[in-house]
Amino acid sequence: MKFLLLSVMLTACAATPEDLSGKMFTFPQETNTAHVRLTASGQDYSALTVCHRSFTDLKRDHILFSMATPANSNSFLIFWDETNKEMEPHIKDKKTEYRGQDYKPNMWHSICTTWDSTSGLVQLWFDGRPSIRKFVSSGSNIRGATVIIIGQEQDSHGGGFDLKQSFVGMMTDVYMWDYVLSPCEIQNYMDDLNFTPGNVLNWRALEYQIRDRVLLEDKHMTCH
Ligand SMILES: [Ca+2]
Ligand SMILES: [Ca+2]
Repeated sequence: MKFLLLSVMLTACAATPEDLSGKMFTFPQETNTAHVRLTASGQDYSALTVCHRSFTDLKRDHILFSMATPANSNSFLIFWDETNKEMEPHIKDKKTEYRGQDYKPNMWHSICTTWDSTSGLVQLWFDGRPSIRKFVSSGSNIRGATVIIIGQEQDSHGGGFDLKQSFVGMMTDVYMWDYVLSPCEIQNYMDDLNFTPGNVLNWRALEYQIRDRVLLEDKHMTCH
């Protein structure tokens, strides 16, 4: 009876996947608490692609995507370095830097980042344009219980947030695959056409938990 009650309670607490098509998360203020935690499938990745669209007017460093494992708090993260004007993918605590991205405020930007452990190469696709391919980390998978957070940058597994690295703005269409997407699939994502939804994170069937002031809103804010 006790066990039955416990399993009922656990079922009630577990988030059910939700189709967030046409929706976005709004992060309306600078805090070191507000974030959305995304539930990923799998705990062992030999390759990854992460795509997202974001809109901000921040004039400081900020996080776009933060995934931590117990071994690496910067397991897979996308960070904007305002001082050096660089988009920085970090894989397993190793950083790569991409300069010359046209990261303008007050407009949507679509970013996809790919990495595979065999070659160790990372590549950034920014608003449809591919970057050069850079070596970052090879030879071992990203392993362990993953905590994926948008809105805050993790310096520990699920915590260690910093106000001055937080994200303020809107975020939508977050997807993650456990393989490197082909250029055509990435282009289809960028152009909002048909593409294979992420098998690790799927915006159309997303399990998530909101902490503090983050709002789920309709993406379309213009008059049709
Ligand atoms: Ca960190
Ligand atoms: Ca940090």
